[in-house]
This record gives sequence, structure tokens and C-alpha cells, in this order.
Amino acid sequence: MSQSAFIAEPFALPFDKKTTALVMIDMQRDFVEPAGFGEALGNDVSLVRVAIQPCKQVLEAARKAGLLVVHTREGHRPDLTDCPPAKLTRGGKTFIGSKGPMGRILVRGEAGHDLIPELYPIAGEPVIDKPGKGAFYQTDLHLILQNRGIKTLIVCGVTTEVCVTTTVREANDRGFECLVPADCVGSYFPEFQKASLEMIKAQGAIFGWVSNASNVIAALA
Ligand code: C5J
Repeated sequence: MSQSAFIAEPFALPFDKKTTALVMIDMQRDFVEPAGFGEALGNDVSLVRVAIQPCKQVLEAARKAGLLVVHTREGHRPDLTDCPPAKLTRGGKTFIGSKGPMGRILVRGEAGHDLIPELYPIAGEPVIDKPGKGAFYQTDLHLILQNRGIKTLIVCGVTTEVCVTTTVREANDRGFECLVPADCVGSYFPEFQKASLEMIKAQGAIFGWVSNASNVIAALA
């Protein structure tokens, strides 16, 4: 019997390694690296970079435990035909498809769109290219998870209040149980990080559980 439980808030989350996947959200160079698009917007990337090492440790533990590992990237086709016109107007002074410090912003194939080397996928790990904030919208993520019989998701990545929690909310509605290790998710805004994590676990795990990297690693060992 491989059933175990993650120590988590608001209460322990039972899981089975065979039906659990790690989903690494948008750990892309433009969001996380100094001299990327995130920093060019005036954000302090050290606030999201603190998640890299805990993510790396959870990624290694997940690989060792034989979990399905999925990576996502937010971005669009070079001709932007998959970008809703409304999304194209957002950004204040910078816009999707315009020139950023590491290539065109949020465009597939550009250097800034790539995943950071510390968390790079290995052979056999699906990479989901998503046009939206949530990882299920217009992607085959649900199909991949369903075909593997996945029930529980460990969700890491950036940013906590945007793509991480959008994905967790979507996953919860689709019947997945989601665990978010607090030190494996990052935001440029500490107040958003705190509020987002509180919202997930509020009202008896309204749409998920919150834990940390060391609890996840211990449970997967
Ligand atoms: C992500 C964003 N990945 N903040 N995107 O959170 O626009």
C-alpha cells in the first residue's frame, strides 16, 4: 500500500505516489531571472528567486519517487494569433509580443520564454505551452493527468497570485486535490503571496492545501 499523507494546512492530505503529479508553473527566465522582463518592469526578482532552491529539492524528490512531473510555460505563437485582443492591450508600458530584454515578451521560442536551467525538464516530462494564466485553459493538461490516473497535484512556481492560484482553482473544480508548498511559489508582492496562500487553505481547504518543501520531500521519501 503506497498511500501516505502530506503534513499540510488546514489538515493532512492523504496521497498515493502513483496518482500524484508535480506541476511546475511558469519558471521561465523572463519571470525569474535578473535582466528578464519581470525585472525590466521594476520588480525585485529576488522575491521570486527564493523559490528556486526549494522547487529544485521538490523536483528532485518527485523524480526520485517516480511522480509524473509536468512543466508549464505562459506564452504565445510568434504571430500572436492565439493571444486574445484584450490580453494584448494589457501591461501598462510593455506589451505581449514587443521587444523585451530577452526577446519578444511572452512569445514562444524567445530566450526569455524558456524555463530556467535550474529546473529544466528532463526527457519524458511534458511541457505544457499555455496561452492563459491557468494551465488547463486551451491545453491538454487535463488529458495528460487523466490518462495517468492522477488525483493529487503538488503545484509550485510563479507567480503565486496569478498563474499558480488560477491553475489551482481550475484544478480544484476539475476534481484534483492540490497541495501548494509555500516556499516553492513566488510573487513580486509579499502581500499578494501571503493573501494567496491564506485563500487556498481557508474555510477548510476551500480549494487546496498549503505545506512546505521539507514536508513534501519527507512524505515522498
Ligand atoms: C504568471 C503572470 N506566470 N504573472 N504570469 O504568473 O503574468
